Amino acid sequence: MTAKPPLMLYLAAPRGFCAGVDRAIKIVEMALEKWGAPVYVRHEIVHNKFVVDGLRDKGAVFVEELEECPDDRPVIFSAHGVPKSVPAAAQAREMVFVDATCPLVSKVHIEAQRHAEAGLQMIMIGHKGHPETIGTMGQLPEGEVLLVETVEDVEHVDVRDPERLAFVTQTTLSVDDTKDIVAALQTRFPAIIGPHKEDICYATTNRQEAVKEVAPKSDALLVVGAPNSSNSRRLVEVGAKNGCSYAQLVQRAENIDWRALDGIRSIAITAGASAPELLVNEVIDAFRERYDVTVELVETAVERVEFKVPRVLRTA
Ligand code: 2E6
Ligand code: F3S
Repeated sequence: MTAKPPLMLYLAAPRGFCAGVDRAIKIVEMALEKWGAPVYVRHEIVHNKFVVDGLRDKGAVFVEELEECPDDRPVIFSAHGVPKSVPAAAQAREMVFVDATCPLVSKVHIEAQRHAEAGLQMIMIGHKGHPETIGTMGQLPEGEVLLVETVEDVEHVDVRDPERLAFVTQTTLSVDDTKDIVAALQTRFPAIIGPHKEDICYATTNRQEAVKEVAPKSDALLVVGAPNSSNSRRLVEVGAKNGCSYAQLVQRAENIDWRALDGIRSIAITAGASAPELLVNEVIDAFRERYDVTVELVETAVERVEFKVPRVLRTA
């Protein structure tokens, strides 16, 4: 038997589940305990197939629209948030519903509404079609929030009054790209009002910081996460921009392209905010099968954030 080649494995921290994801999954589990199956969930509770499949096995039914839910079963809204019209429709149908929107997304919803009430036109920096962007823009009437995705978009955005503007952002954007977009907004509209920096959450920021630390010293980066997970995809981009010529998203160990990794001496591993640690361990084990692995934990922050589940479930 030939000896396994040595491999330095830099394990980024923080990685994986954030407080909002943890809370959202708990909400579905507790709702199933309280009301029994089926409990409906509007959209993937978080963007991870393994998590969704596990909850489906316990009796959750995932749908994309509220119209697909019966009146007489509870429905949970995903962590990404929903337009105002969704809880309004559930209320009109007298449905039992629980909102699993991350509190840090709800905070942005409130910000947008507050600015609009003060008579300011809203600009959102976000990704078109992403459920969080749809949810945040949907806090105000259709057409009221202008979306910008890039610095170039800022040049073309057509505002009512440049003196009466405010902006909010999606929580999972690239910190560096967003800095440039905010700067472009402030240059074009000096009177624009916004959060201190942006609305990117602590978990997104910390995971990107950790990748910036591990990427330059690694031949490759693997991000455990789903293709529809915005924050996970941003981690791949951050890795690629910070010295990793090979940066890839992998859902499971079976998706690793071993041929592309041929000849590497070091690898960095992280996970998006919706990826369970079990899948990270699965990936590390797959490396151990092929390499003589030395693991070094690279921790750039310690997270102690926790969010409570809604009261209706606490009394279950
Ligand atoms: C809610 C808000 C932010 O695609 P995205 O990164 O937004 O979502 P997930 O489910 O991958 O991550 C958690 C999350 C939920 N982030
Ligand atoms: Fe919330 Fe950020 Fe996680 S907005 S769901 S804490 S990625």
